[in-house]
Amino acid sequence: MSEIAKLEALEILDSRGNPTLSVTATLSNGVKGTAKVPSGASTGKREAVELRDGDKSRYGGKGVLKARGHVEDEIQRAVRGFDANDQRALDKKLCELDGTPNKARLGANAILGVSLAVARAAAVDRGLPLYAALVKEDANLLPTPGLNVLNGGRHSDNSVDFQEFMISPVGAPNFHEALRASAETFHALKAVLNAKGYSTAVGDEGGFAPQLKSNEEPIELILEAIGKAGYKAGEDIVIMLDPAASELYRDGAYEFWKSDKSKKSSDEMIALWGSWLKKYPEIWSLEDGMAEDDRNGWQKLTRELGGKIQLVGDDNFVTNPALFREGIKGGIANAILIKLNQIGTVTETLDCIQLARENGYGAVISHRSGETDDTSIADLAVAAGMGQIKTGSASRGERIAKYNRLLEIERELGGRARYAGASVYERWKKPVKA
Ligand code: 2PG
Ligand code: MG
Repeated sequence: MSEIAKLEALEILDSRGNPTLSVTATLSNGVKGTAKVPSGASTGKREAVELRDGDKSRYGGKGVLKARGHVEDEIQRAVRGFDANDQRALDKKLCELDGTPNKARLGANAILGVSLAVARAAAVDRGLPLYAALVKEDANLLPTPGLNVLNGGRHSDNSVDFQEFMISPVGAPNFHEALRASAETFHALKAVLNAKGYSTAVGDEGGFAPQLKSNEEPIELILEAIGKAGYKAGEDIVIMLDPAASELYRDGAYEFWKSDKSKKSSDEMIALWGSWLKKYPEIWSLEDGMAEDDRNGWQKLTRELGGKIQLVGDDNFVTNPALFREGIKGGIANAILIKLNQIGTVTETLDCIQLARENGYGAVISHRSGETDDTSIADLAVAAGMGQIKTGSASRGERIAKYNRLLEIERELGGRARYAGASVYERWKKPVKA
């Protein structure tokens, strides 16, 4: 049995230049594992709490020295000697130690850092890659990626209200060809934007972030780019959207605060999505089409569009098994977004994925808009076996690191590797390849 011998934490920077935690767990036999914690911008209200120092003299209050202290003092004392291979017991202990329902005392950043660093160390200890160590089943399904090639909302300073416009290479035969098709389309999009005199500077997730004339223009531009790159939209490459509608929701209405300041009711929002689906059959997935506080809107959206496309819940479920269970009962969405730091432990994250599987929901493993070079989510996506990941565009090192890790996993799996492709959409669309 390898025991946890030491926990060290470091205040490092994330991809936005904000402090975050790097945690290293050392086991009794000297084996180490390190995890770096991501950070979101469009966060759900009920996410586990990211502990920030609040000391305005450092990093504008965003320092994480308190969280660092919790790892090295209280948490270390409590878990030293714990079996590193019993992740469930460790995560239970971490939750109990914190004692709050949302990890507010010790901080979800401190807790996730420890949970994930120990998971990584335990995998090394067992001589297994992380994706194989996380689950008992044979993990060999490479996820279909969603690449956020055009950034709006809180992830950029442009005029686009909706946060993410993603391309998803469902028609590729394998992961590396999928990534190639995506990168080629990303480059074609750059040429399309250049030709129109638009900026090709990128936003937080590596997608372009030009000033555009409407919230619909990104779709037109992306469709043009797919064609220019030599692919067929709706067949080789489809579109996934994450408008992050909670960010628009104020006093019971959706306010388009970045563009024309117009407002839409819940019904009008649903009608908008319905009209987009008719106009753009290339859209196969819609995440957070409604706000987390608009439960009725979410239910109605699911009734109206849930049989046609994937509807992913992010801000409403926040990777929280209890909230997700409630949402499933309420007939909300048909898929869930999975982010480790929304809930704060590896075990609760895996539990959420399991809930999705048992209830016929899809599950999309996701990065945060503030990231590091940590690649654990690539392994998690393969371990989950649910066939989907979104981890940014084909630029910015912290996004590419995850895609490159998936290339490594694909090679390591060799002939056993399978690519999810369009299979994740079988319920709604005919698979592209038989
Ligand atoms: C989202 C995420 C990731 P953030 O809304 O899905 O793309 O953004 O990390 O800012 O919450
Ligand atoms: Mg989202």
